[in-house]
Amino acid sequence: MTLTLHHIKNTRSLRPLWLMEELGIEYTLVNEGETILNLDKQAFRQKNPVGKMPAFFDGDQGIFESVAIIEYIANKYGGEHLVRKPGDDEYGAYLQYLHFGEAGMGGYMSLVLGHTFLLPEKHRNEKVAAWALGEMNNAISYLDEEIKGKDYFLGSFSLVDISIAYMLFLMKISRNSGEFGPNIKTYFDRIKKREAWIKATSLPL
Ligand SMILES: N[C@@H](CCC(=O)N[C@@H](CS)C(=O)NCC(=O)O)C(=O)O
Repeated sequence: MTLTLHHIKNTRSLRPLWLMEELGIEYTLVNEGETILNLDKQAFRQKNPVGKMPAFFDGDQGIFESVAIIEYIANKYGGEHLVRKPGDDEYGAYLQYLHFGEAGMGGYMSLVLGHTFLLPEKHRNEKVAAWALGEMNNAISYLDEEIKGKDYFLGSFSLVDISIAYMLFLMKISRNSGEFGPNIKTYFDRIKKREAWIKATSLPL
């Protein structure tokens, strides 16, 4: 197998990178630069047809949605303990949380980032930024209730945590403080102690 991940620090390529570190599988990491701001989106369309991070290849098979990539890797390369199947009691919760991490939060997070620092200043809209930030805080307060009394969203560590914790990370590194309730704060502190997380967030060295 030849797994190749195109990566830029702090972007959604962190999800598959973190998973591959959790699984201890071999992969090639291609560093596409220091920051997403410098990515040549036009040239990168050769790897990801919409010119965004990440891009992942298993031989000739390319995938470029970060949550799809982690499902692909886990199901194919020894991460069965991190997924749930239709016969499992937690299957519904698994799908709900897994997709909430990107579909339920990713769009709002991108608007927060875009309208606070990614876009040129003259294109930023404060009202859009405030609205999107409110939606992120709404999502995070839902998660704060859901994680109460649990170490991980499904009890044990799973792909759900890779999907959701990445959004919490984006919230933390953005220039907006985000309102983390006590449960989600404890949860995120727990995530940050995982060896694979520490390694993945430090790459490329
Ligand atoms: N839903 C996609 C979102 C991809 C995405 O928005 N990637 C960001 C980096 S985290 C990006 O490339 N942004 C640059 C841009 O949109 O111009 C995924 O989860 O892979």
